[in-house]
Parts: sequence; structure tokens; C-alpha cells
Amino acid sequence: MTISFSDVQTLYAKPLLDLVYQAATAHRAHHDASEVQMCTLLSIKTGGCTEDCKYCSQSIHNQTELEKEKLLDVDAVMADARRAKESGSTRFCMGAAWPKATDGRAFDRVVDMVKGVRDMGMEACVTLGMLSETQAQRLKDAGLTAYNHNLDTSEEYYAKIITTRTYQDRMDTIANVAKAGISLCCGGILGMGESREDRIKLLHTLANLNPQPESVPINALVPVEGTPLADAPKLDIFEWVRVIAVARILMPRAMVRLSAGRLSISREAQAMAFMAGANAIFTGDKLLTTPNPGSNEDEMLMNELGLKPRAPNKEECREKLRA
Ligand code: SAM
Ligand code: DTB
Ligand code: SF4
Repeated sequence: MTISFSDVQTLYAKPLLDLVYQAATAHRAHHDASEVQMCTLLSIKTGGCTEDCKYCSQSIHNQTELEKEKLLDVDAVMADARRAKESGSTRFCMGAAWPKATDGRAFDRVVDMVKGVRDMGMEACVTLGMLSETQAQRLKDAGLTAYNHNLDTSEEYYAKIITTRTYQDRMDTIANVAKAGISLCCGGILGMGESREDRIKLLHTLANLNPQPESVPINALVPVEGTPLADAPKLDIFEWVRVIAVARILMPRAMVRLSAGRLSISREAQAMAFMAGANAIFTGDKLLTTPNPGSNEDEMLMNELGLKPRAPNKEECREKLRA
């Protein structure tokens, strides 16, 4: 069923506490609201990306201080994945600064990484840029749980943030992921100077994807020195909460993931986000290239809020929910 644009507008404009209450209700109808999924990110190939995303530390078009790194060895990635599992993560996400996945030895290695993570009993997610249908099928055969490919913002604002590819390019990869039967992790970034209307358009597009994303990462811009967005105006934190709440209501079965930007978001605002239906975070002191709250800090926050890390083996339950 198509969700109309005006319905999303109306929802977004509700009094904040009514909106959060509605989101909390939707959250409780589909999930155990005392659980938060812990996920760990690893940059498996860092920097040197030819795309010109204005927010990104890894683009060759931006003058950032970043050490480039070649694609990591499978063994090094497995060691990191094992540590992530030991520290309570149930999902391991690997990111490569590629504009698109290219067939060959590097892609074969990523396939091996996916198999290795799945063999450890964790969910595996990768983000490798644009992906063809056959590449998606190979990742599916390796056991990949989800592919991360964000729409970032509205189609109109996208062209102001990235000029080297189009919204349609993103949609094509999303379709290839769906055709292969891989779950989609797809969300956006807030705080890039976009308008409220852009945020509503993004939510409208995400909610009308068929199938809907299994996971919706909500990133708050991490301003990186040397990028055109280094001095972007600060995001109003209640806009962040609104987006989380609307995402939860429109995509009730999805995992709503608090992704980049938590380091500069207060504990109180994060608590409100959990109330509004967020149920996953990235843990560990680094995202891909930028800092993240340390595990101790997150553990304290979870304890104080009475939240617990989601146990492994929940994936099957979600498969059933989707059926
Ligand atoms: N190259 C692949 C791509 O762009 O599809 C994958 C890696 S990319 C770093 C993954 C996502 O991280 C982007 O789509 C964007 O939403 C998010 N991201 C990157 N830099 C960010 C920043 N400085 N602040 C917030 N989110 C960011
Ligand atoms: C997503 O939406 N957020 C994560 C994950 N998908 C790959 C990445 C956040 C990256 C933040 C900037 C950095 O650390 O380089
Ligand atoms: Fe960064 Fe991904 Fe854009 Fe490359 S495609 S510049 S890695 S966000």
C-alpha cells in the first residue's frame, strides 16, 4: 500500500510528545522495547573514493586528513569481528570506500569476509557502493544478511550534496539488492542544511520502498574538517527525534538505528530517541573513520535506562515477523 506524502507531512507536524507516544506504541507492538541491538562497524577499505559526497572524509574531492588504507586481509577482519562478538555485538557491518563494487580479487575477498562473519553466528552487513544484480546474488549466496545503501536525503537535495551519481543510481542498487533477496539497510543523514520538507521527502521515499528496509540508519552529520559541510548549521535535536519517530511509525518492523553523530548528542536526547522507537546503535569508539562513544559510556547509558543488549538468534524471529 502506498503511503501518501500528505500523510507523512501530517505525522511529522504532530505535537512532538504525541508523535513520540504514537511511535512508542508502534515500537512496542512489534518489538521488545527493552532491547537494543549492538552493532559494530569496520572500515575494510579506507579513503580514496572518487565520489564527491560533500559530507565524507573519504572522498578524494575533499581535503581531509585521512590515512588511506588498502582492502584489509580476511584474517584481520575476522579478528575484529570476534572482538565485536565478545563485546556483545550481534551484527557486524563492513564498509568500503568504493563508488561501486568491482568484480575481481577484492570482491572475492569481501565474499570471504561475509562467510566468515556468518560462520561466527553474527548478522553480516556490507556497504560497497553501487552493486550489480550478479554481485548481489554472490553476496546473498555467501549468507549476507543486509546491504547498506543510503538515500541520504530528498532527491532534490541529493543533487546539492553529490554530483558524481544520481538518486536513480541509488534506487537501481536498492532494486538489485531486493532482487537477490537480501535485506536492505537504508536511511539518511540529518544536519546537512536540508529543510524539513527534504526530511519528510526522504521518509516518504524510504517508507514506500517495496519491500521496506529491514534497517533504517539515522545518521546525524559528523562535521569533518576539510569537507564542504564542515561548518553546516547545527541540527535541531528535536528534528532528529521527529525523524526517528516518523520512521518507526511508517516502518514499524524495521530496526531503527542510531548511527553517526551520537558523540555530540546528549544522553537525554538519546533516551528520547529510544522512547521514539530507535532500537539499535553502533558501539565501539570508532564508526568508519570518525569517533563514536566508547563501549563503557554506552553500557552506562543502557544500564541507567534499563535497556539490555539484544540477544543473538533474534534474526529468525524477525524472518517470521516478515512472513
Ligand atoms: N561508499 C559507500 C556508499 O557511500 O554507499 C559506503 C560507505 S559510506 C561512508 C556509508 C554511509 O555513511 C553514507 O551513505 C552516509 O550516509 C554515511 N556517512 C558518511 N560520512 C558521514 C558523516 N560525516 N556524517 C554522517 N554520516 C556519514
Ligand atoms: C550508515 O548509515 N552509517 C554507518 C554505516 N551506515 C556504514 C557509517 C557512518 C559513517 C560515519 C562517518 C565515518 O565514520 O566516516
Ligand atoms: Fe564516502 Fe561512500 Fe561517498 Fe565514497 S561513496 S565519498 S565512501 S559516502
